[in-house]
Amino acid sequence: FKVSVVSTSPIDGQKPGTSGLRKKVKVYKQPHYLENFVQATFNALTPDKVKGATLVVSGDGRYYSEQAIQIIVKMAAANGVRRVWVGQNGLLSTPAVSAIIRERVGADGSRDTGAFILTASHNPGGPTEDFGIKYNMENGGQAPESVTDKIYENTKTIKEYPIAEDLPRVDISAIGITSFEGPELLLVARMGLSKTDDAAVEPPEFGAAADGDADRNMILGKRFFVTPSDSVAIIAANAVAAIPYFSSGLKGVARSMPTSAALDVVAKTLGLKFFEVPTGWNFFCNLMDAGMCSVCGEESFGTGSDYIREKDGIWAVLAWLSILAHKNKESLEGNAKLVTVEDIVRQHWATYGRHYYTRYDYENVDATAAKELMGLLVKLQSSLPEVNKIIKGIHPEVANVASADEFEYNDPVDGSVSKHQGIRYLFEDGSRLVFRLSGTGSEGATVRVYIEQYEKDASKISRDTQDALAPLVDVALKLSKLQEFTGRSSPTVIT
Ligand code: VG1
Ligand code: CO
Repeated sequence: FKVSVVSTSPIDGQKPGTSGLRKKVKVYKQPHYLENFVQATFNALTPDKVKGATLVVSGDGRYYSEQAIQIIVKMAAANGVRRVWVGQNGLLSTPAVSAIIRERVGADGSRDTGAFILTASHNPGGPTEDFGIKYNMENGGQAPESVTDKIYENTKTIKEYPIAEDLPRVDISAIGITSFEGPELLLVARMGLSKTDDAAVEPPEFGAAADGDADRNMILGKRFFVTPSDSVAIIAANAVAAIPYFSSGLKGVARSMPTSAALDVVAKTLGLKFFEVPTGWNFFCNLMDAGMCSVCGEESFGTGSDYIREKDGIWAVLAWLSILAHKNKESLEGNAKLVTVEDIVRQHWATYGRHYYTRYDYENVDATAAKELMGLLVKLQSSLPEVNKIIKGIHPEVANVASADEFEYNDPVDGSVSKHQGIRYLFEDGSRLVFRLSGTGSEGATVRVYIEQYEKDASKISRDTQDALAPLVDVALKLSKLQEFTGRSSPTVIT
């Protein structure tokens, strides 16, 4: 079945009395009346207890019981209740319910069993008379005041409730088991999306993709690609305002060394703790365990947060949807036009500057050749004047290299040192060239070349990435003698 979330608003007077909520049938028949009370009860019990629980729903069989049972069954299903027991024709005396709860607790493996008893007891029933509902706890007794108070408080603030509207009516006159397949937990169903797409139509405003184990993510606008390096920076810049989990602030942010410095600029501007770690997620984990990092990311489409210790593709998509929702809430209140993914990225560049970024991968090259290439780059580091002479000979407009090193990480948490984590050439204008050998390949060696150039001038932030980076790419390939070493005239993959 599918779960839909229905919007509602509080209804006055839902304070349970001595023995539940008793009202005229016509009061109960008002839209959302029963639903609000049932959801207020589920919320008071807390979702943790309700999920997987067994629920008894029955009563004295008075007028409106059958409709009420069908509604409660649908809401129970939507709230994650695993089993609902209904007496034949919805009939169970109050003591019978109490006995059933007590007898069955744990017997069927459920942690929690409780009951909605549908009765107004000695009050008259019928279309113009009374209906009633009360909740009995896992000890078989009526909910204590602490719970009924909570239920009442919840009825005063309720905004929505989930319900499995398409669940077929349960035949409560038949003895037996009726079962339904649980809700689809995939994103597609929960977001009310369609599983098929039509490439012929206009591309959607938002697109996303993941890798095989769904820890990586790609974020797309209508005709717009968000680089992962920008993505983590944009999430960090908007997290506090747009994502409730971060509303009390970010403990710190971190990126892998080859990831562009877009995140650095955000951290500096917002005064956030910042860390640059070697490639691979485990370096972030130490920081997160120590409470030093809330948001982190890699240029290789990995983005995540400290609620788990892996990167998470779905999380990144939800983070972006939260930012989109937040930005559009602001703009819709002012009647402005839709804020798109592209708008958000361009706005970010206008505020923080743009890091043009590309990665060239040379897969399955000869391992010895790859080592020699890296060796040459390490050697060149000791003679920067020579390096700059070479560069001027290729592209005079490219800035000078200010420093170069092999990245080494001193873990601030456990003091461990990780050496040889990639070769960096840092230019005077903030540009960077990074060379690494992949640690995930299964055949030969994979050389990764990361090329990055920072542009603060707002009039120059809208260029095509490959055009903007062409001189620097050329410098990277010639400086490393890439073609000479590997025999490759072009990369296997460009991202
Ligand atoms: C690559 C990526 C790196 C990522 C790693 C695991 O490693 O560059 O950023 O953390 O894959 O990702 P390498 O060493 O080949 O560059 V995954 O999706 O396989 O867990
Ligand atoms: Co993966």
